Amino acid sequence: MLHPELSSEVAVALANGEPVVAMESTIFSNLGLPSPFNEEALRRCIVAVRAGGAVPAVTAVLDGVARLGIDESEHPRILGVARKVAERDLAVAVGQAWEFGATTVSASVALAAAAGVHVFATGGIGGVHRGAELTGDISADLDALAHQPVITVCAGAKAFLDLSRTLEYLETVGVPVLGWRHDWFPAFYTRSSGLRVAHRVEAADEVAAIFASRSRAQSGILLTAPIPEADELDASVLDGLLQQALDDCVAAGVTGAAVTPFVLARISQATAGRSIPANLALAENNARVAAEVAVAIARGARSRAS
Ligand code: PSU
Ligand code: MN
Repeated sequence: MLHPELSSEVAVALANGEPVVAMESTIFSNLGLPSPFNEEALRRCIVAVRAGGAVPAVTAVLDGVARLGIDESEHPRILGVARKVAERDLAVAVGQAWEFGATTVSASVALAAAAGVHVFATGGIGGVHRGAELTGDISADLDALAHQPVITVCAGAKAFLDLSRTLEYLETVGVPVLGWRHDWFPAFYTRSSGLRVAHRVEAADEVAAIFASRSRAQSGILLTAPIPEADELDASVLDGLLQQALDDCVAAGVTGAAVTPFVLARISQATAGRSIPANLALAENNARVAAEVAVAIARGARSRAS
């Protein structure tokens, strides 16, 4: 199995049973957010994790080495031009010594799990794409959530996906979907997709207790935290833009792993000023919630050990 190389800060934290929050690098690379907002996102997420009392651990492949925890001196590298690395690509990125492989959700939870990190924060997860009955396009994120023992904190998934099928898929593969003080599956820029989550939770200790009670050790949990109210976008404006981005994707003949980065870039061009502040706010909020959960898990582990 592939074990990531740990930063010294993360290695010490894990050895001492201190809370750690993993993060992906795709959202901070050119595949996620445009410069200079990617740098702001990285800084705000790291500050939020630390303020919550946990150690941030960004994942990436750098010069062919899978990493968990990137020191500040190397941050410029993960803000640069990347090749996308889903879980299946990890072996290729290492075997071929890629300069910068930006990890997605699926790759990040795999690396987190290999190192014994239980909590992971991101913006939005990948999901079942609209039209998947024809294309078969279902993000590897969903099976990774089912098979890696990690709690993923996200603001749901973007509404260009088929959110209803995404929730059905998560049910099929056995991923509990929890709403953080909320009854609805969030749609990234908006607080509700109109679809209910299976269970609502009110506190980090509750999430830790649920995590400790899983029937299969090798399975994860999805914790959805809606974008803060003040940062939410108007759903009626978004719908047209999302459909246009999907139509452009089909017209350009884009398929496979390139679909999500293409659609993300189109949405960010079309909504420019409004979507980026929303994206930063929700990512920061998820990092804050993830830190709370990581602290609760570490506390639970300590009290069981004593
Ligand atoms: N959704 C977003 N922003 C992102 C992604 C998804 O709003 O940056 C990225 C994440 O890294 C996610 C990946 O894991 O896209 C999913 O890609 P795909 O649909 O190819 O599985
Ligand atoms: Mn895909």
